[in-house]
Amino acid sequence: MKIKVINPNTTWSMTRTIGEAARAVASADVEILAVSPEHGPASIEGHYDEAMACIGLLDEIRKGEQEGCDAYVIACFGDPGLDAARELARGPVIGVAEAAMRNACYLATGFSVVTTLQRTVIIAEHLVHKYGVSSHCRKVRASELAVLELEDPQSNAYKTIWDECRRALDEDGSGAIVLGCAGMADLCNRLQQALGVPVIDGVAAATIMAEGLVRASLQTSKRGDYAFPLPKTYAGMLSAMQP
Ligand code: 2AL
Repeated sequence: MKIKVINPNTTWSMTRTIGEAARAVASADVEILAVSPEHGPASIEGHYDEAMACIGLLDEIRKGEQEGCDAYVIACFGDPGLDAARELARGPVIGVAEAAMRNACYLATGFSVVTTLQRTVIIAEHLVHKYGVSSHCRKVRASELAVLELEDPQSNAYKTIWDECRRALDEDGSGAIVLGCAGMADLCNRLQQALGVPVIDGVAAATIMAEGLVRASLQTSKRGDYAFPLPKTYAGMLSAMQP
């Protein structure tokens, strides 16, 4: 089984971390292809970054269909391009936010999301509504760490995120923490040990879901709005992306 894990930002050090997190939970017979698009933003921290990242991300899905990928993980907490990716792919496409939030619901009646910058909070809140988990999500919290600070050993990212998780447990009454950025994957085990509650990294959660769905011979429905995109002309710089 081949699962393509796409970090839609172009920071390859983060892609490596994400690939390791996926491999740590995947079965031995699962090949994890961890990639970043060739074009796009170094980090995704807003609506514009997300929209721009979707082009490269969808190109990776398009190539993945030719490479024989069985499933995909979109490894950015805004789940950018998730519905569009499901149109292109035959196999399951799992976003890390959706997988992490749904997994949190199995483990606690209330969870808090701890994410990066305040401006990304609204993106996660919109997803909470979209995925129908409002009754479980007690709060989405910003740590005010920029995504690329997670890659910077000088930033003391672990301590900043730990502090915000602690506040979430004390002030929100949450029983679990959802990490609100794929680049936090390598902090998950240490945080869980230190906090003594389930800490859910979406990369691991989405990889497990993707593998499970493929094992169950389940694919994306091609009846309705996830049907393959209609063939038509795409003009100008997007002509290569034409379905
Ligand atoms: C993310 C993420 O997971 N990767 C990225 O570049 N931005 N999400 C976030 N909330 O900052």
